[in-house]
Amino acid sequence: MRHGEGDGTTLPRLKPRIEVERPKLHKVLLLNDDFTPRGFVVTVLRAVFRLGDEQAQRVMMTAHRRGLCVVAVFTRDVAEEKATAATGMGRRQGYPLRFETEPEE
Ligand code: TYC
Repeated sequence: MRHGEGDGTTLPRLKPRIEVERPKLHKVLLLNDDFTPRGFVVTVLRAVFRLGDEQAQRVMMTAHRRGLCVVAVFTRDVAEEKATAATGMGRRQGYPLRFETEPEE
């Protein structure tokens, strides 16, 4: 048997080219409303999204001024889980605070 003809001495000449799709990321959006206290929004952003105080304040004020703000991006399952958890924290206190998810382009 000649060298390289399946005698176990050489590696395959070509790497298999397997095409994999990168999973699409999903944005979590914070929506403004007229009732939820600012401090409570910041508390939720810190608890659910692990934002620091300054970043949480910035995100909250951007939503307050512009109507909405992107909080962060995650895989779809994580984005939905966090949006549901954060919306639930508001609902349990009687606030209409809303987080939604949206796929990235
Ligand atoms: N607009 C609310 C207020 O003035 C505060 C607020 C900010 C609520 C951002 C929701 O996503 C929000 N109390």
